[in-house]
Amino acid sequence: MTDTVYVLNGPNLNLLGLREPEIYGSDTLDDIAAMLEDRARELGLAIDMRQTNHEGMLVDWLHEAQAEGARAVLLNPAAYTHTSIALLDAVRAIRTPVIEVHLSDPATREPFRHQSYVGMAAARTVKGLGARSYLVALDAVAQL
Ligand code: CA2
Repeated sequence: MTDTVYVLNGPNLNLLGLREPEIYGSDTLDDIAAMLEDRARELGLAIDMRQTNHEGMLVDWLHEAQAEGARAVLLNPAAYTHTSIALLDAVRAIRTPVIEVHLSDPATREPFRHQSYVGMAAARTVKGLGARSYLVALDAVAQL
């Protein structure tokens, strides 16, 4: 197993910090990557941060995380959280632990965000803390 933690981000998260800061905060994905890299260094880990707008790409990256011996995956599937049985199956199909991460708390938002398929298979979920959700999730990797 390697010390690399994959941090996979789903659709529209490339716009983070540019729109809807009242929901998602004003940090960009690059800001979050920089915070994670600092914290990972302290923990003796490395970060591989990625974003895609395509569901199948997230599935491929989950398979890759396992094939490459990643320590864990932090996964913010964005809207695919609430729709994707393909992602649920992929999280179940790999042995690499997956921590589900959300900036907001979907359970306090619209009813269609209350269901999380990924959450059914994730080792843990960290949500509702803004960018800090990713840092708390990374700390949790060190405790897995
Ligand atoms: O709170 C989260 O992290 C979410 O995964 C974000 C998703 C949403 O569909 C989930 O229910 C909860 C949305 C990501 C969209 O990101 C945007 C960023 C800036 C402007 C608009 C959307």
